Amino acid sequence: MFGLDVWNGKRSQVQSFKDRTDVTFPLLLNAGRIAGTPFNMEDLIVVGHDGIVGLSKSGLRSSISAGSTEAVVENLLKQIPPMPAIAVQQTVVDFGTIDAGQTGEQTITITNTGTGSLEVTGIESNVSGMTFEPSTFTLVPNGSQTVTITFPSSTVGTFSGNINILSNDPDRVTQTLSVSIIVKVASANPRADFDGDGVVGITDFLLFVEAFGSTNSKFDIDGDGVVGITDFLLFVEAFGKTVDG
Ligand SMILES: [Ca+2]
Ligand SMILES: [Ca+2]
Repeated sequence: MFGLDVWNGKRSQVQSFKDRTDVTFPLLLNAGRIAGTPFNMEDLIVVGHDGIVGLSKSGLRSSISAGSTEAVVENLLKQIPPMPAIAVQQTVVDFGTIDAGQTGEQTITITNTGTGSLEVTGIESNVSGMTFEPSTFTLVPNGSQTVTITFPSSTVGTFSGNINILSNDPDRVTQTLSVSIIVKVASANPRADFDGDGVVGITDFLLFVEAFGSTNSKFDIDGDGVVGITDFLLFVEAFGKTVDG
């Protein structure tokens, strides 16, 4: 990127470029004429995506007016090694509320906004049981990868922690996202709450045992006309759970 701005020698200027979405690194800035050089000679500054600033060296200083701009740019860019840069759209991964026994699933997208190959070497979380697919991959510049995060919610509770993405981005060897999940008791089939107290519990079980083998439609959960083994299996599935609403 040539002719973007005039270098003012301050780090804050680099940050201002980084804050702009239309700027890609490395970029080239005009540093102005160096004292003692001919009028048509200007110095150039190379700014890497990580904010490292390299001054054009002797022999790379060039006369812009002489039409050799492109060659100078090419030469200067060669001085900066290609650099990967990780970018993740999300900073927070929120699974919301899921039922116990269900598997929660979310996705994140990882993009390489740098100039070198980005190696993602691992994705991990301190929330136990969370898995990532894929968790290792390589992205060419401008390449992106969607990662599926799954959480098998066997335990009821509120879970929060971090997701760490490890890569060869020299600025962000570890990119950290926050993650949260609420796992609630799966809601029960309301038909199994025979006593209507909102929970399928032991009193419902005793009522069911009493009605077993009868044709009492209240206990005939599957509606086949008999209170039988299939109703018992449906009852077992609902046992211990709360009825929604
Ligand atoms: Ca009940
Ligand atoms: Ca039945």
